[in-house]
Amino acid sequence: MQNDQKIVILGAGESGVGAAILAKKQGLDVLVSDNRNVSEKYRQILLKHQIEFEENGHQLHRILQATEVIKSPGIPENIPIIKAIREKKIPIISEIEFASRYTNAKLISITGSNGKTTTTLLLYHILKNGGLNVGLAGNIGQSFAWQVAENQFDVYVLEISSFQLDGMVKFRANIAIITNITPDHLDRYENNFAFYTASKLRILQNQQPEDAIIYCADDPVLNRELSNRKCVAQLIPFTLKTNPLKNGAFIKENKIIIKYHKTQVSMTLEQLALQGKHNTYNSMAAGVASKLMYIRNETLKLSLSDFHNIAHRLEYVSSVHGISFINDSKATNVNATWYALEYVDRPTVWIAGGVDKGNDYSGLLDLVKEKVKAIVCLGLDNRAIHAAFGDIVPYIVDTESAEEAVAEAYQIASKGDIVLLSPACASFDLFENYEARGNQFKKAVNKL
Ligand code: UMA
Repeated sequence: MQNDQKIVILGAGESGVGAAILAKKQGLDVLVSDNRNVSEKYRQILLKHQIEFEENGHQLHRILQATEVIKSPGIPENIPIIKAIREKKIPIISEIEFASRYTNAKLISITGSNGKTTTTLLLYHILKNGGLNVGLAGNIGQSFAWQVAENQFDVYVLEISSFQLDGMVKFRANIAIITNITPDHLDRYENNFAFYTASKLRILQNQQPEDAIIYCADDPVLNRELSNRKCVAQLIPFTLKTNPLKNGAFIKENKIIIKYHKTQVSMTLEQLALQGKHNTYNSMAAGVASKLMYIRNETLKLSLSDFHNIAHRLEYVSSVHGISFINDSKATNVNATWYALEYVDRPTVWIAGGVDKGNDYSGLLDLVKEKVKAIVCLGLDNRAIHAAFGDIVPYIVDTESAEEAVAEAYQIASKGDIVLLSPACASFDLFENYEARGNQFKKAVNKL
């Protein structure tokens, strides 16, 4: 039966190539199709695994022969090829859905608009320190399918994006963590926040009573959505606002308490490696999941205090003539930038802009009024930023490269100020990705 299957994979990037390797290993008939040139790295891998592929265009007649299509997450739903596949009623799934069919590992799946990468990395760090045979995958690093093809992990910590969730049907999250839900990627969701929210909540579909949902109880959208639906899994909140909780994470007398059944871990906020309010949430989420995975209290405390966060997230770069430069290139939406602006404690020159995903900047107005002395726009089309802040920020300038943006910001800033790159936008207009944007920013700062 399996061998009658014809799998077509759209996109020959990290996700598509990983899915192809797994499909080939399962003995399935597989074709990878990319509408551009396949990069040298992935071309070599496809050739090595003797996987058939086409490039510089999706050939409709070949694709419509598929019994199932695996779509890479970056490919939008509204393009003609996807519409044609849907019209022919060929199922379209994500690489995550596909990979989950071929592993019995416990799946801890983390989604949300912000904090999911940090929470994923932190939880992975804790579980590894706890001696578990654990893998890290999803919207980060090597794709899940690729790892399922080549590794034998007992547990996976998966960062899951809404694009991946859109193609998930039978996938079951043994533990689901939802960090928060605020507007992001609205350009992919017909500018409709409800559609984006629904996508995020797909993480809960297929859960069983023995599963768990760890969620931020301070997030109004999440609270509303979770109380409006019948969740079969156990709900475990984390919060900065309420205490105590029977199960979950909360703050008491400047201490973070992580409690599950009869066991409890407590440490001061200063002991946490990740500082700042948003990071306390991330530590709480990862801490609760660790308790569910039976990690010993000592290991948990040590791991929460010795973790090194990823680059490009509120990353201090250096101080030049008393001006501190901070790289928050990973802030690709308004909410992430809100945390960065909340975090800065001195007059700030804010570098923002890029691909606007339907941003509503109104939530930033108070913080910008209070802290931002100038905005340096770094993007091809900065009209939305001028429109939102033109009346409240005395100086706004347009730039089109990291080097130009850093030079402008350095001119404007005075001793004691902060220059903050926290774009609130995707990077694809001027850069390959947010890492390239952050790296070019750091390089330009280091050249000053
Ligand atoms: N392509 C087509 N047809 C199209 C459009 C694109 O064939 O119509 C091809 C491109 O030519 C390219 C490939 O599709 O070769 C790229 O696919 P992709 O954009 O899905 O990128 P991947 O390399 O497969 O990486 C994806 C995720 N990318 C996106 O969701 C945009 C990676 O997340 C993820 O780590 C990886 O799968 C492994 O699972 C990155 C990301 O930016 C980090 N995610 C977004 C975010 O965090 O905001 C959601």
